[in-house]
Amino acid sequence: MRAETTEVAGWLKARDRIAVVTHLHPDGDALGSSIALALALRAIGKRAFACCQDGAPDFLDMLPTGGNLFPPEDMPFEPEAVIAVDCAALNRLGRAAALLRPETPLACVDHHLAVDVPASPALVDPRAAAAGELIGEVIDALGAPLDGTLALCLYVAVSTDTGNFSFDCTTPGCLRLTARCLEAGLDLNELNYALFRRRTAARTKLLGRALNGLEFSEGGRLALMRVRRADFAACGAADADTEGIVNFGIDAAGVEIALLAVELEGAGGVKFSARSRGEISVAAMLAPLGGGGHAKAAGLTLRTDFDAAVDAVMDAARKALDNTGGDK
Ligand SMILES: [Mn+2]
Repeated sequence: MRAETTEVAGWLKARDRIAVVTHLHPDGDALGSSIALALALRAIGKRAFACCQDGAPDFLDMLPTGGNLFPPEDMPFEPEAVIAVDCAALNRLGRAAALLRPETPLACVDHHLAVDVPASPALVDPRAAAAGELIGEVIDALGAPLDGTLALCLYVAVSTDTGNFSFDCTTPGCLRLTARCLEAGLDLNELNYALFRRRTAARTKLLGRALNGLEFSEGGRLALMRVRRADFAACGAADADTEGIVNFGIDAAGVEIALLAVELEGAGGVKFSARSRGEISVAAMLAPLGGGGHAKAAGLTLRTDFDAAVDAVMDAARKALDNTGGDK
């Protein structure tokens, strides 16, 4: 076991009334990891709760949040110590930062590339698949048993941050932890459905409309889908229901750039999501238009008329495809 893990566990064992805080708009790793640590601390006799400004999003409704996760205003105690989990900067805590007084000892466990949290001790490893992988180590060092509830939380943490173990960040360590979660009795089929496949009827209908209008061009290398306000209305769907639709474009065989154009409400303009496969960087492609993100996943909002916005982004995509010359 690495020294930092032992150090964090020793720091926790020496304290009580511990708040496990995580970033606002929490994802599966943030909530799974922080609830798991709070439960493990309680299992070894500590008073501990997880704390987040925001509650769990609907798709994480399998997490045991009741009695375990609180917004900062409702924490059952004034914490003696705070440990930040999966939170790369203090301003990402939102209102939970209020738990930190100048004299409050602060530790952190994180896997972000750049962590700007003035914590000691700190267990920070950007090679870890998820904060949950590191929390698994801390829980072992605390001597808390990995029971079914902990297994559920840790599985949610590592499976969501790795895209169900399909992203490059997936490590042997997180798979070993997953094996132990299975031994603790995890219902893999039901969990994977809830985390990765379940969608509301409205979201399913919106996806259908988007796919129905999917257009391929540039010899099948470019895919475009459009979602207009009328589509939302027809499906009873909300803006958040467009999430993930663009992946159906990039997953079509032969596609190198996939675009999703979403008409925003009122004068909000048009929001684009872009994905790429191969050597094209969609972040670089959208940069001249004011967009940003990562090489393989980027976004942009244009405050112009819908068709003009689509033309501008399609032009940028065609240029990016020309520059990589397809027929090599
Ligand atoms: Mn994470």
